[in-house]
Amino acid sequence: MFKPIAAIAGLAGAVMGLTLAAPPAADRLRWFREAKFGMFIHWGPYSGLAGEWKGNRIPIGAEAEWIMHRFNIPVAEYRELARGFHPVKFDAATWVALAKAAGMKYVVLTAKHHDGFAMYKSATSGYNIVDWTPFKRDPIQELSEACRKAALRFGVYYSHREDWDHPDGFGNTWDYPAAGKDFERYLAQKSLPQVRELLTRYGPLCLVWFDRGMETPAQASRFVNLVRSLQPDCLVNGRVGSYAQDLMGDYQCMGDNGMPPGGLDEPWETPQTLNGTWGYSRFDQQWKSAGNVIQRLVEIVSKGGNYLLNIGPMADGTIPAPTLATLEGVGAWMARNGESIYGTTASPILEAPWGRTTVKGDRIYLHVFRWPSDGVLRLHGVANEATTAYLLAEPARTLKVSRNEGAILVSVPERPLDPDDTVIALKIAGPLRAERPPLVQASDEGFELDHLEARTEGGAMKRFNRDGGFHIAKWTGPADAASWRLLVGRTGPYRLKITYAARKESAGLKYVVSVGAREFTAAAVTTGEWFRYATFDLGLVTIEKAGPMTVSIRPAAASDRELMYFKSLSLEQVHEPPGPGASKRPR
Ligand code: H79
Repeated sequence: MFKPIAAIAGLAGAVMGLTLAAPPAADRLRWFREAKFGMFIHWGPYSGLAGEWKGNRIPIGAEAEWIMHRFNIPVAEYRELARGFHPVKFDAATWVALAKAAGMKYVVLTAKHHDGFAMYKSATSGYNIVDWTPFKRDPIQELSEACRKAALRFGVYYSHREDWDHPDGFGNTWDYPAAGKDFERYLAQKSLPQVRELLTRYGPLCLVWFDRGMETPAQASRFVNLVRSLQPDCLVNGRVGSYAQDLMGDYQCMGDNGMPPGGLDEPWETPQTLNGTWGYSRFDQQWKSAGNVIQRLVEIVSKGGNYLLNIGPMADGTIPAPTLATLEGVGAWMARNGESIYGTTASPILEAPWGRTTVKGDRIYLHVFRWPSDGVLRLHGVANEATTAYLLAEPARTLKVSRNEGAILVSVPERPLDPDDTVIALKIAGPLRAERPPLVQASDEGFELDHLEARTEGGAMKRFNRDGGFHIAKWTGPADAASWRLLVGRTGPYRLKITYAARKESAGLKYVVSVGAREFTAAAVTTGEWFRYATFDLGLVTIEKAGPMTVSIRPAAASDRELMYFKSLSLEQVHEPPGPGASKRPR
């Protein structure tokens, strides 16, 4: 299905005289979907302030790399502080070895954060580590080479909109009043040329990690096109574009330290930091434990995402001891259990009382965070036959598997191998077929059918947008559907309501909601932007039979426009007024 599109793109490239044609997104993303775990590094002149300037402290839990902005440090003064950045203890090989030992597959360093200081030799601006400081070395070069030697991928963070040093960059209004700024000049003079430098001087980059969004989609496209034209295999994260518009780039990026409430249908990543800050602060000692990081990694991977875990080295190049301890613990677990992480896909099985699951081929990995006290682990929702099970870290220890009333039962030893996450590998017959657990009526009010619990089909996708949150989108024809299985307890009349956002392009597009055998056709109504959700009443439906029932929604006809950004359907029980027959109503 992708072939003709790639062929056309290739032809268009040849016609336009381009030498490189970017491969389809699915190909570019292959390594990313396999890798799952990366190291983020925030390091720059702010690391030297370590959370304090002239007695003013960054509150514990807040971003220490924002210190220039928070205390409105004048450019001239911050520039002098930056001269003192002299990381004599920096050793790229040591950092890369640390990432590798932790089980991480890619490393992303801040090439330029919001303070505008380049951590590499830039011809665009003399305000860079090589030309501005006594250090005279190029950490981007050293880290990119160390990564190549260690067979890890290397990428750069580049803050493409925010720049507190450049008079026309976004954010610094204490030195440069907003009224005098020419943002286009900043893009032309600094941001675009520096991204070009990064893409042409350090060999292949696995990704460029943009931050803070962009003013207009047209401006964001210039960054995407620049990356595509120079390094067609290099990924672009979802923050390249403006947050109020549709996703640009190759994958969705959660908010800082964000965790989606459920699985998403498209590739995504969450940046999360080990304490409360990204850049080093000597005050913030609220470190996450190895166990916490392991359980986060499993949760992220079970929801189909990547974990970009941040460390904030000190200004001299030393990595804080608690960071080392945590990463060592994570690495020890990954060495034994990495198979249950790399190359797995989002699990269709919901969270279990004992933990979470990851899936790869004919194996389900049971990540047991809470060890059962009765020696039996119960797994619901799997239709396949289960053949064998064993402790992933000690494969010789096989476990007894049986089935009882729809659940797969695994007999487990008295004690876990690992208190944070003991992994059990369960072999099943063929690729996983998930059973759909019926949704039990939640309350007297009726059913709330959320996008997260929906099963999506065809092009309909569970997605994330910074301003729109989570919803189902991308449906353009009747094959693109979302559906739910309900367990109806009470028959009788229900009121059907739908909540969605729709931009003006969607106005008038018809959709069909099926409730059992009943069908409702309605037309999408514009709500404004895609993050402006509204609820609409679709009318009354009488449910005549108790038991399982399917509810679904799909476009009525094919269209090249998106139907809507769907949040939920609800079926609200209508309580009939008490009449002569009221006393005879079955209870
Ligand atoms: O690089 C890290 C953060 O510095 C960056 N993204 C991650 C990966 C980031 N950019 N913007 N934000 C985070 C949002 C930050 C908002 C805040 Fe503030 C900074 C809250 C407190 C300090 C700005 C200044 C808003 C309030 C005061």
